[in-house]
Amino acid sequence: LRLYSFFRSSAAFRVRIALNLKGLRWESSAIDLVKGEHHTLQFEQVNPQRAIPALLDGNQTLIQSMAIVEYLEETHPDPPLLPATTGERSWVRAIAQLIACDIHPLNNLRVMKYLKKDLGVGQEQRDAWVRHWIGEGFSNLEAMIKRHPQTGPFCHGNSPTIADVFLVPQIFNARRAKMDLSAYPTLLRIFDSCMALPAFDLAQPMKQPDAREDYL
Ligand SMILES: N[C@@H](CCC(=O)N[C@@H](CS)C(=O)NCC(=O)O)C(=O)O
Repeated sequence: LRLYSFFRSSAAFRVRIALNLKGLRWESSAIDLVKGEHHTLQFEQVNPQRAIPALLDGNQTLIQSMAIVEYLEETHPDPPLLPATTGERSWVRAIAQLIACDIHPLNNLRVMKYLKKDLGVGQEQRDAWVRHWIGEGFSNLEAMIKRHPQTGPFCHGNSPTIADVFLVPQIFNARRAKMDLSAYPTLLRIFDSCMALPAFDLAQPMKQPDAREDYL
């Protein structure tokens, strides 16, 4: 298994966590998004969408973090990252999708570049944009998870699921944006449960071989 990754990419971070939780051995190929290495012809052969992550499994190339995590779940069911019943699985996927579809895309590199270069939006307003959309998503998530009867040390129950795999990288992004997260105590409590596990800890940006202090 070879993961095309960038230390700071939260979508790649999700896949790193899932690979680790599944106990799989994997190697990484670093694609520097700051230098624009995802726009090279070489990488376009790997992922025509020119985005990270992509996972090579034998002669298959998998893209889109949600699809990759579900692929890993199907090919390596143990330990499970989805709960046993259809209703519970739908709930866990709803949390992951709230993050992957409703928060993350609004703050992606290409969106931020468009705001800056094409629309002339200044740094201060771009920072406000990032904080706004993460804040709105986290407020909804906090309310949802706080009152759900099956919330445990993790988003759902006593072991990590796909919901946690998506939550933790988004919290790293929020911290990078210097957000005050005190309004989301349930999310922070779950974050701490996750980060106590090596699978999450070892997947974090600054523990990747391509990590760079000067990019933070
Ligand atoms: N929905 C995709 C998002 C992939 C994505 O956009 N990744 C970001 C890094 S987190 C990226 O490669 N951005 C490059 C760009 O925006 O130019 C997924 O979940 O895999």
